[in-house]
Amino acid sequence: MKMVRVLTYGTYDLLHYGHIRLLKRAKKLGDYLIVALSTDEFNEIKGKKAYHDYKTRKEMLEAIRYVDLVIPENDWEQKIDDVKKYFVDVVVMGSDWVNNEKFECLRDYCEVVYLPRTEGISTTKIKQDLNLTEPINGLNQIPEVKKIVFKKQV
Ligand code: C2G
Repeated sequence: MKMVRVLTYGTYDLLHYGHIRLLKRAKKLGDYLIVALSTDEFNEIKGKKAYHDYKTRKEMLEAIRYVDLVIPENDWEQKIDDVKKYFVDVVVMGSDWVNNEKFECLRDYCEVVYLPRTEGISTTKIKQDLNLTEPINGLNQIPEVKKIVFKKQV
């Protein structure tokens, strides 16, 4: 029985459940899941500044039970070579990439599947939500605690 090999691409910064659910469903499409992880240099090309560096993001992905191999994604042009080199049967991406030429061009070499994104979570949202802890009054002072005077019980 042939082993079905799945490949997906991404930055996977500040790993969250949207990433995990994508990887879980991608693995279900086959037997072996390869993640091509954007390098720090490629992130610059993508206009992304990851919080974690490549080494850390790779370490975290390798700890996920659904992931069998992590390879570097260095540029936009490597996908056809990746599909050939790793004998990939299916390339999977989240639906934000649906019908994108960067993936549609792979249909001559393998299946291409887009899975619905997980709504309500993204690395950008996490960063924005965390920024809500910006200093309240610029000085980040905690308002004076009012002195509470207990009247002596008579
Ligand atoms: N994803 C998802 N649901 C979310 C967030 C992300 O399903 N709430 C999916 C994305 O659709 C993508 C994967 O998780 O398939 C990784 O997301 P990113 O790290 O944001 O990947 P991206 O920057 O889109 O990199 O060459 C292609 C690029 O490297 C893709």
